[in-house]
Amino acid sequence: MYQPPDYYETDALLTDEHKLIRNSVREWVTRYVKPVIEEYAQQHKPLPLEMMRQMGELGALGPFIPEEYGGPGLDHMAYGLIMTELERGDSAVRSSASVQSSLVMYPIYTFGNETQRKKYLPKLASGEWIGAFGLTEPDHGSDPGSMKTRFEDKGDYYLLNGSKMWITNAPLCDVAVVWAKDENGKVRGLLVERGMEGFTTPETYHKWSLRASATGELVFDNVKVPKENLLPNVKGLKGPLMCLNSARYGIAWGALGAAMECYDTALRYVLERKQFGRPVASFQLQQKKLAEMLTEITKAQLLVWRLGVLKNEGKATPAQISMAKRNNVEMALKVARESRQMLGAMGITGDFPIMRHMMNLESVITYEGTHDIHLLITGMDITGIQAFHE
Ligand code: TGC
Ligand code: FAD
Repeated sequence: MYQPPDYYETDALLTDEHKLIRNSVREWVTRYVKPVIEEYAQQHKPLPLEMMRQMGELGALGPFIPEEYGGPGLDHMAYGLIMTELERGDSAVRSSASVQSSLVMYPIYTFGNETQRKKYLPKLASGEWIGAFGLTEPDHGSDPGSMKTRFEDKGDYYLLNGSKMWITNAPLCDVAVVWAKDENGKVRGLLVERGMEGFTTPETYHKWSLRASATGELVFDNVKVPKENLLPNVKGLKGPLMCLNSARYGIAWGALGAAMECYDTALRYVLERKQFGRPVASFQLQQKKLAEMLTEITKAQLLVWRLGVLKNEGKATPAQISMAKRNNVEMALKVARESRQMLGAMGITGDFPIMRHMMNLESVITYEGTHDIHLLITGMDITGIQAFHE
């Protein structure tokens, strides 16, 4: 089986259960994702729904959700390891699992009532249902607090109007966790199901990134949402932001998988490829690239491992998570760019995974908070002064 770089022997820090789940996801990615992913990406076609069901069987959807709600009840280290393996295949696979786990199952589990948990979580854990998370709007991305999507209390139901944009799995979703303001301007979470009148999910085409992922809009035109679909246990922007903490944590781990795959591909290539009568790997400039890539991958591995320990102890702060998401995604993008160069012209083809990872990572560095927003979160944590707005 594929052995990723582990220069500082971080494997020794994992339990047998961690290794078992990590290895089973690794094997699934190798057998079922890697052989087909390039074609889906080239054709700009979302991955088959069957893959969601397979991920459900693996325990990759809502890994931290307790067994009584259909999840495998694993810890956060296991969640991170799963994300690394999935993103080694493609960011689109990891994205689907991230959204389902952290942005849909997490809020239903954390902010929902028992009826909502029992109704939705088992179907989401098995991959029978697909979830989406609607926070971003056409005019409100980094600043979700200014959202325009609103609902009014009409006695028997809530009347929802507005729209969300850039939503992963919108065109495929059975249920969407939608963040909207009530009549008092308070952000609340609503569970909007496919089939509700006035709810549509047009797809966004012509992406050069995450081409194997379905991205789209959530449009609400006088949608009557049953009152029992309001998430009762959270009010305010902290609701969606708490979900983002969980998803950003997973992305910090996930980006590592993309970086490892690019590094590994470049290493194999330069050991075989000869120019000037010698392996390309024998040139100092190429060795510098490999040495620097491995150094950065190793640092990123240690960062998420420590973050995983803190998360398991309930001590990982949002700012620590921001730092890891920002660092690891930028690291992965740099590794992808360097690796691509090492393959010369072959690096731009779909015969190798590097260009696909590189293009995917342009989304990953933007979603779940842009690179600059995470820097400002760190700046705010250091100084105690927010630099976002007046
Ligand atoms: P601010 O006034 O700072 O905070 C409002 C309230 O929220 C609390 N809070 C948090 N709570 C939990 N976790 C966090 N990370 C939190 N950050 C803030 C805060 O204490 C406050 O609580 P309270 O009780 O006082 O009301 O909010 P702000 O309006 O100044 O905005 C802050 C900012 C810019 C950091 C935040 O809004 C932000 O993170 N913006 C980036 C938006 C973003 O990340 N969007 C992601 C959309 S989802 C997505 O991209 C999915 S991609 C999926 C995939 O395919 O993988
Ligand atoms: P803007 O907020 O308009 O930012 C534009 C630029 O301005 C950025 O460089 C930003 O860093 C910078 N900027 C903004 N504010 C400041 C500031 N105060 N100081 C300095 N610089 C600033 N959203 C969801 O809700 N659910 C999803 O499932 C989802 N999936 C996505 C999938 C894909 C493929 C993509 C690309 C996006 C997805 N998003 C999703 C949306 C994503 O979260 C937003 O794109 C992101 O938060 C940035 O918002 P924006 O694109 O509107 O950029």
